Amino acid sequence: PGSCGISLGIKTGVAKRSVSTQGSLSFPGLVFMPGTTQLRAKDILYRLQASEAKCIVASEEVVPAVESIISECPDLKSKLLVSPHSQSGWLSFQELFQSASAEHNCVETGSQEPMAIYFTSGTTGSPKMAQHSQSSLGIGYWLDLKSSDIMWNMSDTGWIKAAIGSVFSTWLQGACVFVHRMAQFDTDTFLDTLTTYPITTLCSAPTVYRMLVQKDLKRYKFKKLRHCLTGGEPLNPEVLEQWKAQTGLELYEGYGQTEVGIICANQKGQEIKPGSMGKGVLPYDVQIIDENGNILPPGKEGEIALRLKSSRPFCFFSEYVDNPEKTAATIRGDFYTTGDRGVMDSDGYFWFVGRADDVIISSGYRIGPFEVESALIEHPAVVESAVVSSPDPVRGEVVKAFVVLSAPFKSSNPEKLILELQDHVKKSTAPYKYPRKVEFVPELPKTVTGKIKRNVLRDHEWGRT
Ligand code: BCO
Repeated sequence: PGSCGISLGIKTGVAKRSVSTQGSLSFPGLVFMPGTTQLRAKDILYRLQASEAKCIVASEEVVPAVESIISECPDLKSKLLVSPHSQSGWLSFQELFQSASAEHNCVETGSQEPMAIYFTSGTTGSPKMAQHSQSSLGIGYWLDLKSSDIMWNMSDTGWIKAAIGSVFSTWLQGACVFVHRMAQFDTDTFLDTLTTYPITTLCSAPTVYRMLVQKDLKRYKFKKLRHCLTGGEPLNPEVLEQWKAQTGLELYEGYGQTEVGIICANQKGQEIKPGSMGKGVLPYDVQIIDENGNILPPGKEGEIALRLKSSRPFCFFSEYVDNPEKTAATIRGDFYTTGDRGVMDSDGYFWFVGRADDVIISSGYRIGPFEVESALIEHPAVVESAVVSSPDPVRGEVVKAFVVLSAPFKSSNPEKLILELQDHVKKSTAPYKYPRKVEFVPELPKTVTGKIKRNVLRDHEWGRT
């Protein structure tokens, strides 16, 4: 069926192929492109320009950022505001919804036609546009939903986990979606919500469970909770054990990424091996491969990969839009490579080892070091910087910036300057990327050709030689 971005409740969505005239909207074969409300003006500008989006759907808090860059987006034809208040120059979702006919004609679309674009971060350059087809989202056995379930998936609507857990998989099972808008995540509000409402199924990042197990969970009686899921970053076995000991509930970890959805999971009814992300999920054939694309035997570490030949899984993403080189770079032999390293054991369970590149996975966010370095270099104190992952007991890993200071700032108060740089990054790009650790260094390790050796700094952070 033809999709309608508005019905997804996307807070910052851009529709690439939508045709629109002021006052009346039509969406023939719309491609929706969700973004988190943490996006800053520059992030929104980049997304609108790269996608040539025709329409933006936004909530009130995003309006000033959109207005500040709108003159640089000639393709943008309409702006739709989702708010009880109206705003000059913006169509009102509420008014249009109230006057809309209950009858509507769905656009005929082929299963491989584009449906969604998600911006996803890599080691180099700006985020890439990973395009999904009409058939690729919506497989959700992992969630174990029935029509009587109420699902609370905490992911921001900007991430693919929301499309899977809060929209397609849930609705396909006829289950109810629970939504709670929290301006800032707060464990007490979170626990109160679970004790107040009959939520049966919960999906949240491991960071949230790491925060929760620090509380005395035995004090809380969850109203209807029966199934708990987690994904987006590795879950520590200790947290799984603590959650189970305190709540009596298992924690089912899934593993996936924007390009592929969920590809490994601990499914209900299967034995859970704490620390493992479960077995490969159908229709994917998940394997560990070497640098030549050969399948490695159980117990050998290599890259987590998906077989694409001889038949391409229907839920696999279509391409990185306008970027055939990056799309091709993900293919090795018969496989798509995830960029993650792992091991499969002799029972077919997968164990995450780490990223094969410089991408940082923090609190469930995928953060490209280049994006943070680009924000830092805008500050006059920064001559150059290298951004790497650093271990963190709550967030798994956090962004750490090694910064070489310009002469006028060398004598500045270091604590004050760190706060200033962090604040600068939060204003320049989506704040979840800000460096939670900053270290000033006289120089950065480099190759003979002058390329910064992020791996040396990262290995040092993780205590590796
Ligand atoms: O921790 P701080 O307070 O120092 O900084 C936080 C915010 O306060 C700050 N911030 C946010 N809005 C701001 C702002 N600062 C200034 N001005 C603003 N307007 O920025 C930092 C944001 O960090 P955060 O988002 O991690 O916030 P928080 O409250 O610590 O939330 C914790 C989590 C765990 C709830 C959050 O990190 C989270 O939702 N993580 C999960 C992400 C996720 O859903 N990932 C799944 C991606 S899809 C996928 O992996 C594919 C798998 C199929």
